[in-house]
Amino acid sequence: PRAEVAPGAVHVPGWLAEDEQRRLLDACRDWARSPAGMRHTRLPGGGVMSVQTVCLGWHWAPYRYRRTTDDGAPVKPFPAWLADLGRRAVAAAYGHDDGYRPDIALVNFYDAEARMGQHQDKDESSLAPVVSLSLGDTCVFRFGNTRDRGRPWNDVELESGDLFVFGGESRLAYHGVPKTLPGTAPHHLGLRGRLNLTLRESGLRP
Ligand code: MD5
Ligand code: FE
Repeated sequence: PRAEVAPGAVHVPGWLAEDEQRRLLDACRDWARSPAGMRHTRLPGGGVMSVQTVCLGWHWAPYRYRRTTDDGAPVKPFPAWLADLGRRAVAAAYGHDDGYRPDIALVNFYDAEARMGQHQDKDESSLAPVVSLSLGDTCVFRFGNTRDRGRPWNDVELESGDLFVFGGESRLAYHGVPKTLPGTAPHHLGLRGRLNLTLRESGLRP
């Protein structure tokens, strides 16, 4: 099953099989370890994000990408197998991969209280699609418009194993996660909370 929620925005529920979800979760647990591990991002305005993040390939220092974390530790590498997964994801959503070569992964962890406000992803120099993979608790994903944070929007539930690809006209749409649904993660994963991986093309030279 595959649903085009808006032009270029394709939801593929249950794209990752149980064993693929478990392998991806194991990789996330590895990446979460310090140095350059999972932490709350501090925003330039003084705020702290409720979501915790670990970056691969390039470090997201709001609102640009760097090679080192705030402690000066080198960013973890972006593995070739993850780029392959990203290409297969784009092909599953669009029917062709368009030579997709992601070089950034942002792994976001949501505990029961974490939320992500409406925003655009516009720190990448490339307008190639963003691939989103969800693990653990179901969330409400708010898919908005390209004009502002307000309505109209579409609330979509993203479950463990779901793929969402955002490209074309949807690439610069406002979006966020107003809540997760604690306790909805599949029991086989042994994950309390929600993990989301986004794969992106930086458009930066390696
Ligand atoms: C999440 N993460 O569930 C979401 C999924 C982020 C973020 O928003 O920035 O880490 S990615 C959703 C996304 C990406 C690019 C474009 C659009 C949505 N969109 O056009 O709606 O943690
Ligand atoms: Fe985003």
